[in-house]
Amino acid sequence: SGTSEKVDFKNQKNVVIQNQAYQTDEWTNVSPKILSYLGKNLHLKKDHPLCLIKDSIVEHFYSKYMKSTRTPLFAVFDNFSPVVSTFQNFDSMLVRKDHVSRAKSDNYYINESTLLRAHTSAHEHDLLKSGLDAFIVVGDVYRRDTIDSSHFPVFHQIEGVRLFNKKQLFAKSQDSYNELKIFEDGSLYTDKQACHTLEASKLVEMNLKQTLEDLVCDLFGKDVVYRWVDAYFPFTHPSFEMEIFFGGEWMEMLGCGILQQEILNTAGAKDSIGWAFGLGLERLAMRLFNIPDIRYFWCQEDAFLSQFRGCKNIKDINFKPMLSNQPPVVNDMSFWVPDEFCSNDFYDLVRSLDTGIIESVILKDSFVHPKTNKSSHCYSIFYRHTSRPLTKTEVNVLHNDIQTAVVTQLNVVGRW
Ligand code: FA5
Ligand code: MG
Repeated sequence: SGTSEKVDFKNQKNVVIQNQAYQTDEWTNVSPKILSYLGKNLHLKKDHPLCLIKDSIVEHFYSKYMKSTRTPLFAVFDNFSPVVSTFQNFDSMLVRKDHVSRAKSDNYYINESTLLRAHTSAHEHDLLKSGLDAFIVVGDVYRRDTIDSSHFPVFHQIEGVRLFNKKQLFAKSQDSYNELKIFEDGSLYTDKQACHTLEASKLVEMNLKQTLEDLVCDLFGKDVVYRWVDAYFPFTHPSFEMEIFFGGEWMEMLGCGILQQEILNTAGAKDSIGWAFGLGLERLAMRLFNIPDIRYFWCQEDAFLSQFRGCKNIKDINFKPMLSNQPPVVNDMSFWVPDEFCSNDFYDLVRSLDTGIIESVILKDSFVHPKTNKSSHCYSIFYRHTSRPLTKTEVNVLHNDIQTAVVTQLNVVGRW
């Protein structure tokens, strides 16, 4: 059964990843299950929907944006290792030491200074430093997150960055070139950084939004329904998210904004201003092909993959979900939680035991007992396979395995 498998590296001195040994410490929380996703590189697998969509995004950028020398403007990188330093993932992107996004509960740490990248932004600093001013990075990213049809602990992002020097930014401007400036010693507003002039900031924002609108119109057609929402990222200001209407609700597709000037200055590009975006490939593919559940991307079944094979134009694909028409089996689980407990620990444990039959997990109820002051959580686990009906036995076996593991590994007290 699942519980007898090793689910963590707590008692090992080293963890070996891609032939390299890393010393473990109190930060180590990667599991063998998570490490088994490394090197799968779905975005590089011919005929895989994530690869098809990656190719068509790259093709869009290659054909639409050329240098004067008729070579593509954007350099593309799609095979950087997902093992990065905390400097690359956080510090280089101005994520402060105490920022919530660094939490052990949200990331897969190999040790205190090394983790599986949580976003492709982890490569921006190195690439900017190498002197590039327009590039795209594609790769697998890793996060401890909720369990539902649009979240998976491993997903894929495309990062885009473009810088402009004064000449490039104001090339089409009517005003006399000498009077236009990118930089000023000004104030911070909701729509610009203190060091940027309003006109420079607005031009870059317009270019960013136009670039992304052109991309989604190219992918989805002109009728696509999208909206811009204000957002916050430590590495951009102003920041935005684009949402697309899908399946009756708004789904967040990407985050973007004008790069904090400090990032460019540190990387040796202090005369330029620039934008960046990070986009979830699975989310785009779900909307484009009408894929109702993110687990499909990891499915080895021919019934899934064959629907994409030999495709010439991604617009021709009309995905037929194999999702069994049975409703999910819902089983609840309640327990008293210790003080240090966080929901992501539970989700991660569930992920590590899941045999591929869990669709979602929701925190249904939580309360504090008035007399004992103890907290109780109740989770509903929705069991449903992406393509076949489930047997009662397999659901019960997994549910029991989770109950056993949550008691032995997360120190909860079961209420069953
Ligand atoms: C980021 O990761 C930022 N690095 C994006 C960015 C880059 C902003 C550059 C500004 C400049 P966020 O955490 O929102 O932001 O993730 C970006 C996208 O990844 C989301 O919009 C969504 O499409 C996708 N995504 C996020 N979490 C998951 C998940 N668990 N499963 C699948 N897709 C996800
Ligand atoms: Mg977001």
